[in-house]
Amino acid sequence: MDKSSELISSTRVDRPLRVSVEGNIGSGKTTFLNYCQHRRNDVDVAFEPVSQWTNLNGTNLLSNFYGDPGKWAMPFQSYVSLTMLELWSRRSDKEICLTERSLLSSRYCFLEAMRSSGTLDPAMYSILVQWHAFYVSKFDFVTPHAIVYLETTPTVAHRRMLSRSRTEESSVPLAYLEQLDALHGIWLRREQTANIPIFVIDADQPMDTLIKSYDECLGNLKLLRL
Ligand code: TTP
Ligand code: MG
Repeated sequence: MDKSSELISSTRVDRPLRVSVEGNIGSGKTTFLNYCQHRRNDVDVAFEPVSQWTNLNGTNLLSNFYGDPGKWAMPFQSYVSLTMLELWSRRSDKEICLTERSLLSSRYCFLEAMRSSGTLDPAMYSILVQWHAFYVSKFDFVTPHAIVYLETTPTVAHRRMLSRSRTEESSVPLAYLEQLDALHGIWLRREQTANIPIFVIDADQPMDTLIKSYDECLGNLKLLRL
């Protein structure tokens, strides 16, 4: 995945540079974005709208999904897409927009996991996939110019996920994070083939050394803007 550095010189984009911050559940996307927000005032940072997913007029879709996936996967994923579209379509006068996750990882990691486990019935999967294909073909803002990937071993991500105690996730098994890890790998190889620069951060590292990687990554993103 270090093809990204060669691509820096060939990637020139209009303002703003749209960057998706990706990684498994619990990999540290929010932590990275918090750091960027405090460290740099030339970046626009947007966090994933989990609070909307856990409170849609009093309904906790995330909790319902984990509790009864067969019933709730479709409405939950549909709402994830809507809120992500809102997030990715925001306007900004900053040079770089960093966003936690994208419609692409939702589609190629989560929907695929739900399809292969049978959680999403083939017809429901097909509807969501067709919606995705439609808005990707219509809206440029859905496709990131670059991806930051916080790579973690699933056991580390799982430990972090459990330790932050998001109650909805208390029974999510390690096997699910292993499956998502593999799907992220497949999806990112696809994006790499499409020449999207991918900056990989070893997010297993402890915080004190991780910060150096964060700064290097921010420096590389800045180069894409030159
Ligand atoms: P993540 O999008 O991985 O966000 P996070 O805040 O857990 O990650 P980090 O610790 O790196 O900041 O997942 C949020 C929750 O939403 C998680 O339980 C997985 C779930 N989810 C889906 O089920 N489907 C989706 O399409 C997405 C994007 C998330
Ligand atoms: Mg997060």
